[in-house]
Amino acid sequence: MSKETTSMSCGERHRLSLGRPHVMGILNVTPDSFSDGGRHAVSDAALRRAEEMLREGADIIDVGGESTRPGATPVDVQQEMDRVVPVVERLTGELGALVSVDTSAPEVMTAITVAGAGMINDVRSLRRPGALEAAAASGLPVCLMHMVGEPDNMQNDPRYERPIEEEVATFLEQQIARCRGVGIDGDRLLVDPGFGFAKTLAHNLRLMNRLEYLQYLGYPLLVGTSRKGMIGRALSREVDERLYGGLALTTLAVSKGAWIIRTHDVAASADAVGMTSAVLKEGK
Ligand code: 7PM
Repeated sequence: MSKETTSMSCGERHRLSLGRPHVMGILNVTPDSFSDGGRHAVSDAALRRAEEMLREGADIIDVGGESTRPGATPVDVQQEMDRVVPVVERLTGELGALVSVDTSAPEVMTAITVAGAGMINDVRSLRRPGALEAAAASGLPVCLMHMVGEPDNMQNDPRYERPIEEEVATFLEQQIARCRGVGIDGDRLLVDPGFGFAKTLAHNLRLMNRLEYLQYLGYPLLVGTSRKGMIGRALSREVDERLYGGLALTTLAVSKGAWIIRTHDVAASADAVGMTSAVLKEGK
């Protein structure tokens, strides 16, 4: 990132200020996410949910068409395309929203760019064949995230040689170098430690405790801990009881330099982000 950059360009019509943290609202458009009364019903419900998240303070809507749930069967690209592209078109066209898309498929990256998306969010850091080239050609910012293996095997006893924050940093440095190597400008890169991906509870807790270590990379940090297993295991909470624990992690992440917080719970997270940011700005 060049020093004087004050905002990140996100597609044709959006810039995100680098001077304050932002909230990314999660919009799953996998069939099990909405009443799958056919595609039109899905995208109407998706539009309503996106509108609600924007009202609650989301700066970005993250649209995901492929469940990265451990053990999930990989969805085929055409199915993912059919789910995601219409939703991106409506969110950008009807709501003027800044939309990121959670995808690893190069064809989807190209299609969502045409549809007006403003960011690529690839949990596989452009490692699928063709993804690096598609992301480079898109001109969009790209979030690179630490994950070892695949969602259906990444939680089988993940082990690392070195402390998790060093492992994550080295991995991200490698992905950054791959992107720079194909001409993706540093101003287009974000990094993400990938909480819950190929990590034990101890790994996740230590990674949050040492999150500021990743600041040396010099790239904006995206963090997603919303409703994740680390909260469930640390507090013995079911998925629908993880809001309070998640707000604690959100506050910690922002205090340790996170720029974007990815969450299901936008209104509550927006206040945690805003309050933490107000404190951090004062007396800077
Ligand atoms: C299984 C495992 C199901 C993980 C769903 C998840 C992130 C993301 C997701 C993240 C970025 C979830 C995640 N997590 N993208 N996509 N960072 N950049 O719980 O932490 O949402 S899917």
